[in-house]
Amino acid sequence: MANVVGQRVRRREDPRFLTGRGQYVDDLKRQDALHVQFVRSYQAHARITGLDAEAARALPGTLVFTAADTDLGVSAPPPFIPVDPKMFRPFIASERARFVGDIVAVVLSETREGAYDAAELVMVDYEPLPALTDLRQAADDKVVLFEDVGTNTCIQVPPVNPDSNLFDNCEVVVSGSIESPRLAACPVEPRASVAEFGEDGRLTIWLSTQTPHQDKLVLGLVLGLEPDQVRVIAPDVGGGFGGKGLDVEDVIMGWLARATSRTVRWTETRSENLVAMHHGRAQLLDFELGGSRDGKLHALRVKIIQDAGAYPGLGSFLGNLTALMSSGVYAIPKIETSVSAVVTNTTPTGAVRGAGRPEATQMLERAMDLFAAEISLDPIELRRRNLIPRDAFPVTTASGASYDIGNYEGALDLLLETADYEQLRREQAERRERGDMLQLGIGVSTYVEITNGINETEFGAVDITAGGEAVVRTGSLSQGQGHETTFAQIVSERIGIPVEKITVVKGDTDIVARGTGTYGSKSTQIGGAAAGKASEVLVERAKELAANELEASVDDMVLDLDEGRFHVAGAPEPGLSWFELAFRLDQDDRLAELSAEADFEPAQPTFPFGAHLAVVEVDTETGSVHLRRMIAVDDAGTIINPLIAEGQVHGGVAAGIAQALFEELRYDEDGNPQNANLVTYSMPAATELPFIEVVEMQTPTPVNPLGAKGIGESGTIGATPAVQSAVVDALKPFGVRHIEMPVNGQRVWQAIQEASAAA
Ligand code: MCN
Repeated sequence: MANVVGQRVRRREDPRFLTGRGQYVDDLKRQDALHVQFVRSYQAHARITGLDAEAARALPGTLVFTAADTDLGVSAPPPFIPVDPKMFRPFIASERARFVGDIVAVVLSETREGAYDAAELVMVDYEPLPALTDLRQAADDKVVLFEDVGTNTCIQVPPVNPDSNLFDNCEVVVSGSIESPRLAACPVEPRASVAEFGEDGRLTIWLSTQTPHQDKLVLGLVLGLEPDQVRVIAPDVGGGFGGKGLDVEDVIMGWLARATSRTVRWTETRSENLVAMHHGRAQLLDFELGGSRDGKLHALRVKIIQDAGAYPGLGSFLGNLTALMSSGVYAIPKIETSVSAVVTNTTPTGAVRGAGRPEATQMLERAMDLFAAEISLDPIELRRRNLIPRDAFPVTTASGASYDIGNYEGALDLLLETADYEQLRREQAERRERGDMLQLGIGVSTYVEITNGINETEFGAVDITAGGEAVVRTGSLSQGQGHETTFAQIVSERIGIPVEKITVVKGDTDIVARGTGTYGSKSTQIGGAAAGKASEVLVERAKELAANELEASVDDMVLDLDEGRFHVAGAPEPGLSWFELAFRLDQDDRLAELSAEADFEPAQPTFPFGAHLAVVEVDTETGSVHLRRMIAVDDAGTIINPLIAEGQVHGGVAAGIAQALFEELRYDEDGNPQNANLVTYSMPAATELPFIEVVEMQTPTPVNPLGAKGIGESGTIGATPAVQSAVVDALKPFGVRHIEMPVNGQRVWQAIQEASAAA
């Protein structure tokens, strides 16, 4: 339908989800399946000196596999991550356990309970070794975890733009470090897989994943199967937040299905999820920011150390994205970055919503606040003086990112106007004057991020059914983002079939030819664009077919987008609706001609941006923080569905606030997880969050025909530094300059005590 893009169409998938009719991997009925339970190390770092599975094997219907019973070997990270193969993760550890959660054996039983019981009977002898959980200690190499490699540094990117005279012309240089805490993705549905081999020798595996087509290729490679011998099906996925994709467990599942000639199934428990699914963030950034006293920035140096966890994987690469985005929205003439990653005895790290970009904004916005304090300038004014101007785009930053388009000042103005910034500062001054116990803090962050960061291609197809409805096949994969609605809107706008008659199909590698899946907030700008492109090809094809049927010239043929009907321009009769055209073609067995496929190859990534403001009240006696207001201006270009985009901002901002105030996975010095459950890992519920004020702004990108950029992660990027800064700002009268995240309770109280004592 014309103009359906931009409408607040309600999410078509929600009735299914809200009435319990979603179909997740664990809902799959398989009476005869074997249940899998992984035996995991409870030692963070230990030599495995013995393993006795006799008692477990003696239980009826129970099988146990150790590394020695399989030929699986080691799991390599993606090829663009150049780590020493000696650091690759064994699918099943046999000599050394390297984190609490490392797999040491696998148990199968006829029942889920039987598998749990049997796993408890597998006795493993460990000889504990010193564990490393601290990044800086790991970087020191005093204890080396992979002796054959000789260093804990698994990735060392040579410094970009190294310059020993970087700050020569600077009147002011501020420096500091910031730690972006270790986070859990916490999808509502934990990971799950069901695997079986058919009589034709094909593996079918149902996975709760974000990336079915990539998973298919890796499964084939590791298990020695041709790609067409593997079918991956991702049914409904109950959240991913960056955490889901083929992991060692899923490969083992495929292997087990073949070894046992049975269907095998596994669904993670919550506590297992919190130690075994990769974690995110866990990055340390040292920065120096230099400029002049009048508030002009000249140079930035950033040193990034990423905690890769026990085995280097995607996490060890993410620091590169941080470095790339380290100029943020500011015109900084010189930027030197260096990136390294180290191994520790902790859960391996990878993507969690934001994946490498939030850290850049967190570092930069802290540095900006410190710089503003140093030259006694309002932090907003400092930002304003250094924003990349609107007429500078496209622009390439000193850290190497080529921004497509931006209006950073516009976003900041909109934010301040919505917040009534001047009034907030007045209220703050009054409270300070009175010496109130509850002090007000105001934090602002201006950000830019990158979506479709590695510039991937995506596939889309549109087929017309015999009933004149449309089916969209997409290589993108919704885990809650609402693609069944927004992709239908994109197609509807181009073919004139109403949204409710368009079905979006995804996640089955036998049905969707190819795809890259969903991460990096890239689905709309490439998957949506591919579906849009396929729609346009389809319409051209349909015009030819309709012209043929109507004995008219194709050049005269038009599609009435409101009616979904083809006719000659200026003469509505005779005409053919999609249904009539499909019906006629179907009679001749030619329905397949009403189908089109397309791949969308973008020229480059896009760079959504925005500005966030947080207002907090800090209890200066207890350290407790109450977030009073949270305002988010996010610009993702043309918005397909404002209702869904706002929902994405709400979710992202909630996660961003959570990192600033509540969430951090902690280990003790022996590598024992301290809060790997949802009682002590403080993921906030709606009651802990304020109403989130969302302000829309749209600056379409020229990078794709939709004008759309990503919105799925913006909230996690803009919100966190605004909230952290707000808490620090509240404590300015105490002389507090920085508090590490999460900034709440004890940390804040301690900062007040220390600052008071120093004063
Ligand atoms: N959208 C829009 N207009 C735009 C951009 C997006 O209407 N200009 C709509 C999209 O069409 C889509 C949604 O907003 O319905 C998000 O789109 P997009 O920004 O393209 O992001 P993706 O669909 O690629 O989603 C990925 C992103 C990431 S990387 C994480 S992590 C994340 C997130 O989305 N995980 C989520 N949001 C999530 N939301 C839910 N419910 N569950 C997750 O696991």
